[in-house]
Amino acid sequence: METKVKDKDSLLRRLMEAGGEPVSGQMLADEAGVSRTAVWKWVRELEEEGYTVRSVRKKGYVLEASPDLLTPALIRKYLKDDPFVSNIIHFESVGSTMPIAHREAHDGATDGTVIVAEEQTEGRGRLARPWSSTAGKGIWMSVILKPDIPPHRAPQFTLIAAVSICRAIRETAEVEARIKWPNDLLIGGRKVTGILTELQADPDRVQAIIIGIGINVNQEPEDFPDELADIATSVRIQSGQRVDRAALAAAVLRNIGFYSRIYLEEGFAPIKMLWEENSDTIGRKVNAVMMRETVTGTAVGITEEGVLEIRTEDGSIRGIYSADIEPAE
Ligand code: BTX
Repeated sequence: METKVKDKDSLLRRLMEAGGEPVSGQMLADEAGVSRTAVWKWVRELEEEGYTVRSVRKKGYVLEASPDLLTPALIRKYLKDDPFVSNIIHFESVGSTMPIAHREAHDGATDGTVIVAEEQTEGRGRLARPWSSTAGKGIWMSVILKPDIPPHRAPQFTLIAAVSICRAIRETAEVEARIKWPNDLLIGGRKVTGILTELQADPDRVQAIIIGIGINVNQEPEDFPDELADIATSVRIQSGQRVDRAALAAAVLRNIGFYSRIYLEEGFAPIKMLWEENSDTIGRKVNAVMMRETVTGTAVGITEEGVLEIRTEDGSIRGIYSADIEPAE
């Protein structure tokens, strides 16, 4: 259905829907119940935001180019009428999207609310490690989910997110990412994505799950700080092509909506299967480095709870709940 024009944002959506065809200024003015000058002013404002709008004589306005941003309008253009995302809150620069998402979730944000930023100045990973979040080059977002599940099932959402992002990267960039247990995605053996899942819960019920997602999209090697030079990569470096960040963000969100629905309807088994198919860890000899010990063995699978199972030298199976995984030898 066509968007009804009533302000600058709906005008933008309407021009996007027109797919490069001109839309008459008079028609837009009539529809919105404003003057043609008012429509022209909205167009000027869009141009100030970085959109290129051409005015074709006697025909109307054509949207020729959009800025490289993760604004709600641009992400929604690719989401079309997918039902999962309920609200997108976009920032130019934030410390981290995680505390903002926690506050929003606490204040009643609905399932499918997304906090996204062009830049994070204090992006973080697990155990408060820093997460490099260069302006305009990646996707730095937190997704709020409010599933009706007990808290012990929440970590499975890290695995749902991993499977979803793998598929989204494949759909958007024709390059394969593999999952390194529990929360990294690798391309060519280097880290392209980190996932950080946090929880607000009562003793027996989840209030909100907040999935923090950092995807390196259009960085060139020199965009990474020195300490990441040997471990990080971007979709662009690996695919050789610039990627539309809004298209990738939309694909990630669509897939998270899709796989969380499958999970809630059918349980963890389908997710586990997909996760193992996309895994870089299963079948490898690894060291699982934990706070107090390191377990060495072959990673053989994950359990229903997303626990990594390692077969050690003596043939016994150890369940690993939380660790850093390194290749052994
Ligand atoms: P992690 O603890 O598994 O990974 C953190 C480690 O990854 C760092 O210690 C560093 O070695 C490396 N690293 C840091 N930045 C990058 C990068 N851009 N690319 C590759 N490697 C890097 C992973 O934690 C979880 C990251 C979640 C990030 C998202 S972004 C949106 C949301 N907001 C926020 O502050 N965090 C999440």
